[in-house]
Amino acid sequence: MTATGNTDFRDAGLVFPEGFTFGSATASYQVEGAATEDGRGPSIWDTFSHTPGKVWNGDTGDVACDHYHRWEADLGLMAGLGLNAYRFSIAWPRIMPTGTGEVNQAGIDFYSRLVDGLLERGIRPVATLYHWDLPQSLEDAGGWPARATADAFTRYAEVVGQALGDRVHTWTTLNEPWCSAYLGYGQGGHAPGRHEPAAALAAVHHLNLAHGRAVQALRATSAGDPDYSVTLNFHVLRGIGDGAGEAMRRIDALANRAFTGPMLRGAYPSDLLEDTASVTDWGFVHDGDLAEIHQPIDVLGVNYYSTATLRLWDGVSPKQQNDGHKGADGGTAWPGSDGVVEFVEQPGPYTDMGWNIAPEGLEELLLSLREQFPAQPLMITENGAAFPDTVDPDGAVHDVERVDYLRRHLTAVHRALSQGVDLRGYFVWSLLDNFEWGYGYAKRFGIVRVDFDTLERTVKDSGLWYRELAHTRVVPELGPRERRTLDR
Ligand code: IFM
Repeated sequence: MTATGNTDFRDAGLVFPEGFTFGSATASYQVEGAATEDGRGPSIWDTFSHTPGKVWNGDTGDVACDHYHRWEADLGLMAGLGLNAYRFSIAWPRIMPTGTGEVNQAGIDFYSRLVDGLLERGIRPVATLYHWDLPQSLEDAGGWPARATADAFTRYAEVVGQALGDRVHTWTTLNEPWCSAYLGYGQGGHAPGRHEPAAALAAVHHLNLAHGRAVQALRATSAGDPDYSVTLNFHVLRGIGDGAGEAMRRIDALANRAFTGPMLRGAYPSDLLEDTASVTDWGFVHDGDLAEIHQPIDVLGVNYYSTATLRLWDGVSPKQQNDGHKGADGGTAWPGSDGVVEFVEQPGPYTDMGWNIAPEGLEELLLSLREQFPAQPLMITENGAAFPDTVDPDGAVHDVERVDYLRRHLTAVHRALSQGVDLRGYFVWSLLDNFEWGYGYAKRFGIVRVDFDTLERTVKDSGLWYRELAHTRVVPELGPRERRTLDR
């Protein structure tokens, strides 16, 4: 037992406070499709997914869930589920096909219709500017390791601020810059698939700069009164062996404090600069950058799926590389700490991604963020699980494991709330089964099933469960199916 409840995180009778937001999330490249329609330019994910061997099964986002054409029906689904908010992302190459210069009015019109459609249904629009689909032209000019990409992002932020800032409820500048920088430019499992540790760190800085400048640009151009935010995928760490503390400090610096330091404190942590000194001198940080990055935000978006266990590598035993993000072909996600820190196998159970299920990590993360940033309101902007769903003969999807995952993580959320954490809401990842990056369509995270042959949508049991929670604010009792599964 923990101080706040049982260790299985299936507390009974939990009631969420009035005003707590229950939403769902998606991202443009993962759901929209219509990759070449209405003036959209190519993004790095188009190039990457069309490169043989980069994505499982050769899958691409060309069609995805066809949300670009089916958005009204998808909004209807959300309204039917009683969701309060929808977190979507704007495809930069729909708005500015080459990343700079010409604005594509058809792209603006699409998101304008989407935002209006949400408001008509009483669903708050939560818009992310960058969920990884960098215009290919900007990558050709150097990508995020080049400072000019942050300049281009500032202009893009002005354009969308002017177009949608009268109606968007919350602006989120970036989604998981950790992935963009380290997986895109270091490990290479994500687009653009580069293996350049120094470039990965330059990308970290230019993403941070892009965030700070975008907050300023959105503030200057939004005619309404939106909230401002950024979403980070925090790494919740455990350590084993003699050097556990040192291993955790190093990865915490690279994964977490490399972003929270400049964004929320106005400085890079000195240990991060020391640990990476053999990779870069951080000469890409210019005078005045940190003040630009350090902008007040209304909510800090928190994405959480699982924990990671580390140890200092002894230099002898075969090295494990289980950082929870497969698809690498030789690169490292950890500049300066590759060959120093080792990621080790986690205790199960696991989701279909091979990620361990650890709701206690979410409670711990929320308490830790409160301690580090006491005045900063928080929002869970992603949490959810992939499981290999099956469809019953009657068409139903009894995804008991996903219901259980959500129940346990919402219990963790509730425990944090009960301990006074200023947490404003929860967005399930994802509304729809969608293009799961390097895994293509093989991993299903949705609370709504998508048949990728017919594009038909079916609300899963987890969707029905979430609907009840959103409607009543009370975590539903364990159903008979869940009981039977748990008794096994
Ligand atoms: O699908 C992704 C999403 O795009 C970003 N956060 C993690 C999800 C699951 O891998």
